[in-house]
Amino acid sequence: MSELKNDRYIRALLKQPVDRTPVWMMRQAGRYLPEYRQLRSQAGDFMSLCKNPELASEVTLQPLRRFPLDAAILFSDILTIPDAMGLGLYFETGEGPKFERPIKSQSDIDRIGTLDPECELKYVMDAVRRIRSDLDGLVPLIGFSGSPWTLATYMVEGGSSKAFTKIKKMMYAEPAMLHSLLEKLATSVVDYLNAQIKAGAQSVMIFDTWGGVLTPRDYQLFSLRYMHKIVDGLIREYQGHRIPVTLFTKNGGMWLEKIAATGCDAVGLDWTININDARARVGDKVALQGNMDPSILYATPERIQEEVSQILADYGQGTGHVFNLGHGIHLDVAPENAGVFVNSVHELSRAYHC
Ligand code: 1CP
Repeated sequence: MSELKNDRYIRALLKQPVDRTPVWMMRQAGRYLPEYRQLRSQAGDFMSLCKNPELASEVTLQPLRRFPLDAAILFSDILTIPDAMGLGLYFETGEGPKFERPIKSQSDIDRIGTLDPECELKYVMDAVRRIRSDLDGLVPLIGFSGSPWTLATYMVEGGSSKAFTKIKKMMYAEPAMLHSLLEKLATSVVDYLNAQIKAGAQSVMIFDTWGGVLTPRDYQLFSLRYMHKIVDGLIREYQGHRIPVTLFTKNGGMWLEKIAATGCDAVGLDWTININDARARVGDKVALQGNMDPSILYATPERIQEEVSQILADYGQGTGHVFNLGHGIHLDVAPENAGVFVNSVHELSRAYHC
């Protein structure tokens, strides 16, 4: 396997010195890029892109051709696991993901078997292998999964949700039932991420998009606990290389110390916390990823630069910061503005590194 030509992203996660602050964007491949929309319409739909390693690799590389990003992220989705578990994932245009057979009872959970990622999810591993080969060491490849809690919200609600009434009902009326589902998901996520690492993912990230809708106590019991189990089960070093793991709970700033205590290498931050406070709270324990509000990409180039400059100053001198948006890039953002963002990070961050 090729050595990395640009390893800034891995080095920053491991708190090793870097020349500039590395940057990538959550959801950097996708609908805001006209070349993505064109390829998707050629392929037919989103899942056809995910299931075709050649196209998945092409889509992964599209943003890297436009912007000097320091990492690539596997083009796939967090909902591949529930789909492989037999829930029947489908997308209705303009409506987001849906499941034909959502989880309603204990017997639905009991029916879920153990996943063999190189079998039911072989298309994901094939995409990882293909992307690694196409990247040819340009930048590291990030593998990912949803957190058990976040996956469970989609599986129980039957799709996206705003109020999370079905899963919260299960959580408070049938907590043992929900725990049995989360337990199965945690096992599958460990196997899935370890398979991605063996296939070539050089770092992994766990998206806990909906952990922030829980009370502090329930966040620990129903979300963090299972992410902790996953961190404990992951391959941390592969073929002589350390594989950094990043945990991202949207709206999880208040639980930063607890997230950092799981043994992860980095914590992803959304924009509701100042990165200066975050750094003071975690000290040397973990690196930080984030945290510009993605909506700032609607602003003028000057305003985008100003915000980047402010966040760099807030983080301060030295390594341990991976610049990112605090959540996914919006689909109607002008690609040029993403370019302004990426270039600003590189140019303005030189002053913060020796
Ligand atoms: O073309 C299309 O219309 C499909 C849109 C789309 C895309 C481009 C979906 C459906 N998923 C993806 C790709 C994707 N999803 C990636 C790889 C691309 C990249 O980052 O460059 C990743 C990492 C994800 C992760 C993901 N999917 C998350 C966690 C991150 C986050 O944004 O919070 C979540 C919650 C999902 C579920 C999902 N899949 C797709 C959509 C539109 C959603 C969100 C639904 C919702 O808001 O509830």
